[in-house]
Amino acid sequence: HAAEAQRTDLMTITRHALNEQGRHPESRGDFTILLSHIVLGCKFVASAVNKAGLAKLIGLAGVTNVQGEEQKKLDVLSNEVFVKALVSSGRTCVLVSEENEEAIFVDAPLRGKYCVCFDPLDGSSNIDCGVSIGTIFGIYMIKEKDNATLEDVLQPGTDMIAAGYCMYGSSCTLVLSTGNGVNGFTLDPSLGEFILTHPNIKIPKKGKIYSVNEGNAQNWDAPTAKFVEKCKFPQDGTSAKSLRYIGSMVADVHRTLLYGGIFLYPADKKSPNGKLRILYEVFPMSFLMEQAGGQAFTGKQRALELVPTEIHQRSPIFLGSYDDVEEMKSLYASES
Ligand code: AHM
Ligand code: MG
Repeated sequence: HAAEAQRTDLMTITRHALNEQGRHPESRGDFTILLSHIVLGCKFVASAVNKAGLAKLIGLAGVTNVQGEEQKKLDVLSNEVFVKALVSSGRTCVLVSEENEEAIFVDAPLRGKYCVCFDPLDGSSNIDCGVSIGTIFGIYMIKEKDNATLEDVLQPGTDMIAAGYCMYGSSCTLVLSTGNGVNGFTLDPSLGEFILTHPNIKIPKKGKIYSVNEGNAQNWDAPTAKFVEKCKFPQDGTSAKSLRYIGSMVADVHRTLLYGGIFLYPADKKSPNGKLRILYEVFPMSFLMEQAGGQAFTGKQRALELVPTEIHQRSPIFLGSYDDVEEMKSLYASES
């Protein structure tokens, strides 16, 4: 197996995108260009996240730079990098970021046909203790290029043409779907390239893990409470599920995708719409789950069929292994 010890045929994310492009003869490479700008943003954030701890250790955080500006927080900095990378790609027209209250409409000369909804640095409360955080993105195609409106991003998730996330963890992993399955790429820091390491990811049909913030249990609705009770005290002779909850959506969803199980951010009495945002958290992760053979459900409907009316709108979400989500669905069905 000596030949396998060192891989010599490297499938970079760009090469992969170009291959995919080959399946669409009409394509002029716009998506590949857009993706390379997203990848640049991810590499920048990966590098900044790696330095974040060190900067603090040596007292750099909060200091002022030569221009007298205070050093930017990592989430603000990441947002600026993504917005600039996306605009300068010349392939975008409407951008929705968790960090910007209003949607950004790209000026005519740089305008392209894609709309990108993203959370540049999700789970940022985890930065200071070195826990994995991530970037999440969902991509739509504009309806009429010369007339971009908010309607172009207030579309059901089924209209998304691509979605993905990048996890800044013990390694940096980018998981992407362009509607033809799910692939995972790991950043090789010595090459500065994302290499295909997880081709055609399929989520196990049923999992042994549930992932939820149980601190909210007193405010849950009956189906959520019942589901979690069944995870802990199964009555059908199966063994209890393990609980894993990082509190960083990208990391919790990544584990769910690879190991199977279910991730829940349900509605509760205090937050009737849950916490997570439809456009740049719920939709991209639901798209990936479905593409990997799993399901995503809101408690009322298939998550991707939601039609948002506001860009920062929230929704409850249950996503993961097909059978586990199916069980959640039947608990809601038997309630009504
Ligand atoms: P953020 O966008 O403010 O970082 O919040 C989103 C994060 C998700 O990554 C994670 O799934 C969730 O909040 C955890 O919430 P909680 O602390 O309520 O369990
Ligand atoms: Mg977020």
